[in-house]
Amino acid sequence: MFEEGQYFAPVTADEDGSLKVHLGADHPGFADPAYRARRDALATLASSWRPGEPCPTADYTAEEHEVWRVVSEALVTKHRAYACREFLDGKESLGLPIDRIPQLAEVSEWLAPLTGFSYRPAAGLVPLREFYGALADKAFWSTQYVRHHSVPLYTPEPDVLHEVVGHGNTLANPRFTALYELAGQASRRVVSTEALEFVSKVFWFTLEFGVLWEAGELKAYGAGILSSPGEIEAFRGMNIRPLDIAAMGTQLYDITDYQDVLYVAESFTQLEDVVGTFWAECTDDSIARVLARTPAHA
Ligand code: TIH
Ligand code: FE2
Repeated sequence: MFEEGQYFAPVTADEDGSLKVHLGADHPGFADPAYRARRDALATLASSWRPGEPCPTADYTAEEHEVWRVVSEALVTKHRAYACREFLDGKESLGLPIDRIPQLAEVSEWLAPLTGFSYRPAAGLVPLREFYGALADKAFWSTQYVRHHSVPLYTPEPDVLHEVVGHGNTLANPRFTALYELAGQASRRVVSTEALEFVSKVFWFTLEFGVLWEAGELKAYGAGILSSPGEIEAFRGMNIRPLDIAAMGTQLYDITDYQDVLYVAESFTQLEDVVGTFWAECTDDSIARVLARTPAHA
C-alpha cells in the first residue's frame, strides 16, 4: 500500500540551480540515461517559470512525440466507448492534436475561451495546499515530462499525457471546471491537515478516478482512468461502490496500481449535487464529525 496522493519522484537542486530528478530503482526509466537527462532538463525548465508568465516551451524529442501519439491514438476509440458525455464534449471543443505533444502554454490558450483555466508547470511534487488552492484561481499545476516509452499504457506517475489528455479535456467543460473550482475553494477553507487530506481523497475518488452511470452503461469521468489505455479497459471489472463522501474521504488506496475500489455516481447531476455540495459547504468541523464516526477503510 503506497498512499501519498500521487506518485512523484523526489527533486533536488544543484548549486548551479539545475534540478535533478531521483527516479527509484523500480522506475522504468531508471537505467535509461537519455530519459533521466530529459527528466532533469524538463524539471529545470519548469523551475524557471514565474507567476504571470506562460508555461515555458519544452523542446520535445521525436521519441516523446511518438509516445504521445501512441497513447492518444489508442484512446480515440476507448474514449468513445468508455468516457462520459461531458468528457467527450470537452474533448471535442478542445481539439487536442494526436500526432504531437502540445505545449502547456498552447493548451492554456485553447482553454481560455472555454472555461478560463490555465496550466502552471510543476517541477515535481506540488504541496497539497498549493495544488488544490490554485484550482480556486482556475489554475492547474501540471507536469511537463512524458512517461517512459516502455510503459505507454499505464504509469503511476502523473505525466503530460495524464495532465493534458486526462485533465485537459475535462478542464474544457464548464460543468467539470465548476467542480474543480469548488474543490479548490474547499481546500482554502479548511485549516487542518486531516480535513485537507479528506478533501483531496474525495478529489481522488471523483475527478481522478470517478465513474458514473450513463444510459445504463458504466462510464469513466476521472482523469486517471481516461489517460491510461490500460486502466480504461479494466475499470468496469473493479469493486464499484455507491457515491459516499464519508467512504471516499477515508478509503485507503494504492497509487501504484489500477484502482480496485471505485465510487459510482448515478449521473453527472448526482455528482454535482453530492460532491459539488460537499466541497461547497465543508469545514474543519463538518469533516471532523464525519471522521469521528468513520473508521479508516482498508
Ligand atoms: N495512471 C495514469 C496514466 O497512466 O495515465 C496517470 C496517473 C493518474 C493519477 C495519478 S497518476
Ligand atoms: Fe491527476
